[in-house]
Amino acid sequence: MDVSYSLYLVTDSTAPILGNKHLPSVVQAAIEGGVTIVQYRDKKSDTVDLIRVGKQLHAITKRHNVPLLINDRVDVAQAIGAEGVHLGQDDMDLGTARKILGPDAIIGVTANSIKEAIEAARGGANYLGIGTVYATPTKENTKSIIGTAGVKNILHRLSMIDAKVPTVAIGGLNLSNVERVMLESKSPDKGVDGVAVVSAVMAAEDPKSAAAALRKAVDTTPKTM
Ligand code: TZP
Ligand code: MG
Repeated sequence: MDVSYSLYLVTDSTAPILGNKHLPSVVQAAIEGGVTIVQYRDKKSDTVDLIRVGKQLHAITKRHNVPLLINDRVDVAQAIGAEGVHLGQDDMDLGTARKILGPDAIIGVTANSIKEAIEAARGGANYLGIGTVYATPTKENTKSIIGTAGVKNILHRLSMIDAKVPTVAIGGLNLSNVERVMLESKSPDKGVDGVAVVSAVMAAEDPKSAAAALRKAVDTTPKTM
């Protein structure tokens, strides 16, 4: 499966963001709007529900040839045959996840410092989620808000070790700031490969048009000099 990180949707099943919308319908609409990769993130459900909902989402993403990753849970990704996982710094280590899921799995890692980014790149992560860019109510207690300057520093150091790992910026991104974030974090020759959003799509009244507008903004912003 060819992977594009341009518009990366992270799901949220909580009331303040999803409201009374139906998660699979929102994911379907978001993909129709232009989301290129989906991460099922659900910190509250038990394993049985994660597998049940994960299978529903996977049926949708597969129809559209979009990869589905599971947040935190390598076991759930393996159980439903998802394309991969997204691991934070407190989750299973990259090497162990790779052993379990195999060479073809997409394994992404969160990095909010140069050290974390270099370690994940050297460890064979398929992409890095870099952030938190801006404070966001979607994820409280984020360890560090790094701003566009922080993203830029990380990209710069990755290029110094010639790491070609794709990157997405995450945290507080929406239509009003995505172009600026992409331009400000450029370092200097190359910027992020895409942006990851939760509320900008999941909380939108019309997730399809929200995704379409974001995708257009990402696609029309130059990623290289
Ligand atoms: N990781 C860092 S910030 C964040 C995650 C999962 C939440 C981003 O949510 P939003 O609504 O796009 O600001
Ligand atoms: Mg995690």
